[in-house]
Amino acid sequence: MTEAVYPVPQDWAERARVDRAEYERLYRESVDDPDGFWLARARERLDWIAEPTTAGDWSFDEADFRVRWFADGKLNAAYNCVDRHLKERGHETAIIWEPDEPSEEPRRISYRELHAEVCRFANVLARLGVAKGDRVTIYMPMIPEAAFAVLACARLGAIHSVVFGGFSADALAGRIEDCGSKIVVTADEGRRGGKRIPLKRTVDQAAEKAPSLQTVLVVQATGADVPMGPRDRWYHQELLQADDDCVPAEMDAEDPLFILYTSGSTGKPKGVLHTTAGYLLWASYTHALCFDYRPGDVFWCAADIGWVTGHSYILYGPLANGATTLMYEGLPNWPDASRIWQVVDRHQVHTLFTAPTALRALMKEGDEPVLATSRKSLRLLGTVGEPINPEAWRWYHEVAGEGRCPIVDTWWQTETGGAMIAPLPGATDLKPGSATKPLPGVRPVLVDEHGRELEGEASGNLCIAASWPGQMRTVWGDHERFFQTYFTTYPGMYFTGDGCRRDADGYYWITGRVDDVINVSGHRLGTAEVESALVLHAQVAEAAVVGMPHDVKGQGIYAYVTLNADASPSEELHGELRAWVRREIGPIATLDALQFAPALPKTRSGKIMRRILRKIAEGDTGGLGDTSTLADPAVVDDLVANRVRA
Ligand code: 6R9
Repeated sequence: MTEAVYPVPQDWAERARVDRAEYERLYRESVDDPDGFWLARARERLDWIAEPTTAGDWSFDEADFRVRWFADGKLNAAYNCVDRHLKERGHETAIIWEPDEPSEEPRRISYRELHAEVCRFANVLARLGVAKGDRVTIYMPMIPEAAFAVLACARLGAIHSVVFGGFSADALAGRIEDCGSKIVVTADEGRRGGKRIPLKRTVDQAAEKAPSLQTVLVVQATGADVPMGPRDRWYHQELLQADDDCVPAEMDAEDPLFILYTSGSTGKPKGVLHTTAGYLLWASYTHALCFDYRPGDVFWCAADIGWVTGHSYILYGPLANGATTLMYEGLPNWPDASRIWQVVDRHQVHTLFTAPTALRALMKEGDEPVLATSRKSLRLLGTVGEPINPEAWRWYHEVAGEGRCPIVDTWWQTETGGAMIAPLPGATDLKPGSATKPLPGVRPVLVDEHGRELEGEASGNLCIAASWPGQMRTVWGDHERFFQTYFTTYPGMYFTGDGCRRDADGYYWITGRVDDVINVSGHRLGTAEVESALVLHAQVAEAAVVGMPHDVKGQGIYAYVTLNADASPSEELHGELRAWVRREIGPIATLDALQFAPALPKTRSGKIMRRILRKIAEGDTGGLGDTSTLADPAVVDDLVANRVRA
């Protein structure tokens, strides 16, 4: 098999701080002397109240399981993202905000202004009773106040839990309750693609199921008329009494910085916890390294701050590095397929970082909307969230980037804090579809199903052999679940849940999840979550959900539903169940296919055979494999005969 290789472009070889030899040197140093390496990075990249004297203190073994970094260091994350830049670049732009509506004026917020905004937001939160260690749920549209709120929490040492604005009231309530937030920060409404999103109303619904909630702080974003009850406070009114200076809290390196809920293969979404120093170092280091960030570059990560990508590469990474970060309220293809490139031109974006699903949606609209724009400012393109198919890679490279911009395909997870496997623009030759090589400090290992380590060219399950500073520290409220989920499948290693191939050049090719997590448009969903939503419906007896290939979303959701004896399949019920799941979880959980199934294929011990359901959903009905262990093999024939096409 011959693969296309795209060598490092000449201008990047000359510009980049890290060339191939330097990457190899850094990598070797990081694995030969991880503590020395990370202590040096921590001291040079972060400003400390007390510098750490130790680096990694970890063990993945059950007996002395722990993950800690820089434990005796003290610092404040917001100070590192804002205050320390004031002297040199106080008047430079920290955040460029591009509104949903293209005819509206963008906002440019300097580091000095950001400092005042964050301090005031922090003072408002403090007056409402928020103190160090308290959890603050942030359910916000993509407006600058969302960034102020996040950094205000970090300034006070409160733990933020940002919940994506597309999640339902139930999903929000579950996340508020799980971490015991007493306060939610929200807005009257959000805007996206010309549509209004009733955030405050959703918080009101969530509040009914979230008894821990005492205060709702509402930012006026659209001016919509929203009912305000006894627990509600308008942010603009609270601001009147807020001072614009606020002393940053002194935090231990291992004090929690944030919780971010993410889906796993079982149970409810888990609260991934990141701590202060290790996470911030990882976000800052990987942002500088993968994108070779230079002062003056406009960096645009087109994610939502409700996902880890937004945390690390809209906020913490770029701001820790004193960068200009672009925050966009809307959708890449609204009002038309040219918008994303118009925003690039309008703000002279240097680096664009987005998801393959967005590229596939744009690609479908043809090249004209792209060619109608200049894009001359672009020098680097990045992707994240799911494997990128080589066709989309080439389109991004040739059409969007005119063949001039390296594509930095970053593989990582909510759990890893920032990029783990990714090319460096001045160091790594590219192969479309491969995230290429591990970053310094990352030790990927491929194992077979028995946990045997595979050498050289191989395919297997992707594990990480050693801790890195950006690693998650625990599952909020359930440390045992943290250990069970990630460290028991292959003892002594962190298991990512991804399948992966390593080629003869040592390049990594992520093949997708090997567990019951599906990746819909770059967003993680647990099949178990969708199943529990379905069985809550009065007419549903049982449900099994699997992923299916989808040409824009990457993966779509295929649901097999068994109804109660007194219910019968109908078009109407079909529509009702789709709406039901969207309401229970949010629009990202829109079923792409729903098949009414008289029964599900089960083993004699009652386990649903998902392998078979996956094959049917993929349309691979010839290769169902051994069905002899099924309690009733005839069930499969019915499923095959009535397979639905999305
Ligand atoms: C950052 C983020 C994590 C899962 C991960 C993997 C998939 C992410 C990828 C990729 C192939 C890439 N994934 N980046 N697969 N190539 N460049 O997306 O975090 O939402 O937690 O998802 O996404 O399957 O395990 P998260």
